[in-house]
Amino acid sequence: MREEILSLKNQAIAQISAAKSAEDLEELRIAYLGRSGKLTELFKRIKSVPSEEKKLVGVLINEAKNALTSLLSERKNSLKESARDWFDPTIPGIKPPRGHLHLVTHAIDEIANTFAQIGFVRVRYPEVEWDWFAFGGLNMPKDHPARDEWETFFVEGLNHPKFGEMVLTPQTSSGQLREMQRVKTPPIRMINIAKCYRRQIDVSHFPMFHQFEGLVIDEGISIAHLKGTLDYFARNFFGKERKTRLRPFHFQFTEPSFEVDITCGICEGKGCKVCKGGWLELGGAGMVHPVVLKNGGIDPSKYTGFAFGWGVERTYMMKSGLSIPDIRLLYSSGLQFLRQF
Ligand code: FA5
Repeated sequence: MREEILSLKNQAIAQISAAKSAEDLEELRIAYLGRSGKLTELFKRIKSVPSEEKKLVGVLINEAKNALTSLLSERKNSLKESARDWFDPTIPGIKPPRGHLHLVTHAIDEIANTFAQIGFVRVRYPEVEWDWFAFGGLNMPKDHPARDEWETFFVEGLNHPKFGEMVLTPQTSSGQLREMQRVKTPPIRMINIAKCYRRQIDVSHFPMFHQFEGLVIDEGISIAHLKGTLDYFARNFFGKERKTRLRPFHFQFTEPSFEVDITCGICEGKGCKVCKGGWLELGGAGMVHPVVLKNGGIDPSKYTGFAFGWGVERTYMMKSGLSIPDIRLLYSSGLQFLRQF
């Protein structure tokens, strides 16, 4: 029986050493050490062994059992180890998806930087504002028909005893009065870039859009300064050859008032089907109305100023080479569109 035990032990050691998986090891454990395993069967046969050999056979079987048990656990651990440690550093990693700034954020940064170079300070004012800053103080008293131009959202249930109802800012011009009240004594040279809200939606209008509002107030400011500033912006933002022109218009808060056109970037001012005549409209501008200066706490007999307010999205859409045909695309959240920029 001694040979039988030793040969069974060697056979088991060989099989356990060659096992390739935890499942194989479990099968071998059952085959040798399980309730009807081969080694367990040998234990059962001890009682038929002659008494002088019984002790030795018992020791040998126990030794074999202990050896196989510890070999099984050793192999189990080393199989686990090698599965964990195996690492191929040459496999390319999985890249996490990377986002980028939105086109309009790029536009805002570029516009703010262009004006910063000639001393305009970027400011931010409330995007939910009292009526007086958005209309009343800008020379558009309650029920004035000029208000209809700004298809305004009102916030229900909020009323200021002096400044009236609350609105979602329909134009960044509300920042003019806020800036005059903040600075108190000119010079003022602000660029206010903010969200605006109006009840409009089509290819060139969106209910939430951005405007940038320039305001310069000092002694002796004239239309020549306004024209020079707009030409500077057009050259730097759109390219060397671009020029602006002022077209007479009417705003209640500027006098005289203008609409500003820029030479078309597609036909270079010769006239094409996009611009129909060589010029494209960008926004409004004018000399700050004396009533507005007074409302902002600035003496109109001493100071004059100019202001302009343009749409960020429209201005960026007219940048050469972008050709975005519909403003709604910018806010559609369509990744196929956004990933291009
Ligand atoms: C104004 O809002 C005046 N506050 C501009 C101004 C400022 C005049 C200072 C004089 C002095 P207007 O309503 O035209 O003007 O809007 C100016 C520009 O904002 C438009 O030319 C357009 O570029 C942009 N805009 C207006 N409404 C929308 C809209 N719904 N969606 C996208 N852009 C718009």
